Amino acid sequence: MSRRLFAVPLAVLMLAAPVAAQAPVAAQAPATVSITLSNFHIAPTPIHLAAGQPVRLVFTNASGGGHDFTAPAFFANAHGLAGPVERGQVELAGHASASVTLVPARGTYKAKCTHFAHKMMGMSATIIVD
Ligand SMILES: [Cu+2]
Repeated sequence: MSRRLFAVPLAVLMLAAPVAAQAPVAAQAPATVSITLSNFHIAPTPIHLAAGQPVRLVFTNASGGGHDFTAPAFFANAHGLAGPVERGQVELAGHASASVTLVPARGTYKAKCTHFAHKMMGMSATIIVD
């Protein structure tokens, strides 16, 4: 291989690298965190998130009955919220899933399922954003 042929791809790499390095954070796909609701757990707990970093929360109801993920302070303090959150709550019918994108604010928040007696049976979680 001649020296000249080798030099061309290297020059292309050198031009491309700075562009990738300067891409704004917002242009990157947010990290995905999966949260599973079941009879009668919310997993994982704690849910550990990075403050100020966009994140996609994917809620999955692994059971046949309905559950909800209720965390009013967490959702109220977040920025750029997009997804099916109503009054601080994501409602999930049996075997349903939902995706919520947001930028979480620093803090420790409580989450629970508000269906009758579900929290008492174990459906609570802590969200730690730091
Ligand atoms: Cu429930």
